[in-house]
Amino acid sequence: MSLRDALRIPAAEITDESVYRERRRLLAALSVAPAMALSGCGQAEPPPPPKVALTPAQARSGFRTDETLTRFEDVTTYNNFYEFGTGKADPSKAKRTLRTSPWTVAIGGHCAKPGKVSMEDLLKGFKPEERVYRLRCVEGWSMVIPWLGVPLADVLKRFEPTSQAKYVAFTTIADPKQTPGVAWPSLDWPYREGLRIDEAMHPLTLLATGLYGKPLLQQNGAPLRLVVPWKYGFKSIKSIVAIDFVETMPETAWHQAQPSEYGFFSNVNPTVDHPRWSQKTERRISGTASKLFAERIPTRMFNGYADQVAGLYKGLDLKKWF
Ligand SMILES: Nc1nc2c(c(=O)[nH]1)N[C@H]1C(S)=C(S)[C@@H](COP(=O)(O)O)O[C@H]1N2
Ligand SMILES: [Mo]
Repeated sequence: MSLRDALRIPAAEITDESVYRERRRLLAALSVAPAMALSGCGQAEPPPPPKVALTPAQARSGFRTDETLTRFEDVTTYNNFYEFGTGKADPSKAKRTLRTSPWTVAIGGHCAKPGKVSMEDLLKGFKPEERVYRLRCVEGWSMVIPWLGVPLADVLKRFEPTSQAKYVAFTTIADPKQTPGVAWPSLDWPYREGLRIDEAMHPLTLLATGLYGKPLLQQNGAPLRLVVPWKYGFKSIKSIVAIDFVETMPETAWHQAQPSEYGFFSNVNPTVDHPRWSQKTERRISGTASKLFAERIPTRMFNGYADQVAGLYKGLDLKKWF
């Protein structure tokens, strides 16, 4: 059995990431670390994306869904936010250590107007709008959430990205006083994510400031997070402090942790399984049903947003570029 196979030990979707990480650390201690390093082939550059134009009506068709909403109490108590612990209940139980005001975001890289801006300036002139989006975690659960936010594209355009800006890299705050989980090596901090520029500029991509009509709570990524509804939840980075326009595919925290499991694109795709979790179905946490007995429903291509986003990936082998 190869190391790769050994790591693909099938696990129920309730498997805790921390258990898995402990196993990785043990394997590393057994001096198989070099093999681990080889299992990730770095990040090659995919073919350039096609030029696609979405009509406003096509875009709007993705802004709402009639599916039953996930209750506020579930959206705010069942979270992944490793900066506040690796258990689903940890982030909501954590002390309110994050100072969300004042909040500054550093904008850098290939743009005409880089600089540090306050949250107020970043959002000046925009009126947050409500978008009801599905969010599907790679672990197999999903929610339907009424977000409040502004289109990321409108915010990014203010900084005038240049033609060298092929990707956008995002960084979460990592301050042991404010995000105590960074004292643990559960990930290589700070948490980082990235999007191709066309994905970042897509009308569905939301820079979220709230949910259920209220400002974001700490556990959901206050005061500013990404919501990219056609990608697995981990692409929706929380508590953003830096946005950089870059020329080559940026490294991301999850890809760095395990390249064979977390690709750069991470589009929701029921035909490409994660080594440890099937992506064919999902446990939909919504309505008043208990989280534990949530209904299992089929997962849809691009999380049900194929009409809006499939064009971005025309010609891309989605098994290779997972
Ligand atoms: N900074 C940061 N962002 C993060 C995470 C994290 O651990 N740290 N977890 C991701 C994962 S795995 C998911 S599924 C979503 C969960 O968002 P929610 O807790 O608001 O539902 O946040 C994503 N954003
Ligand atoms: Mo996730």
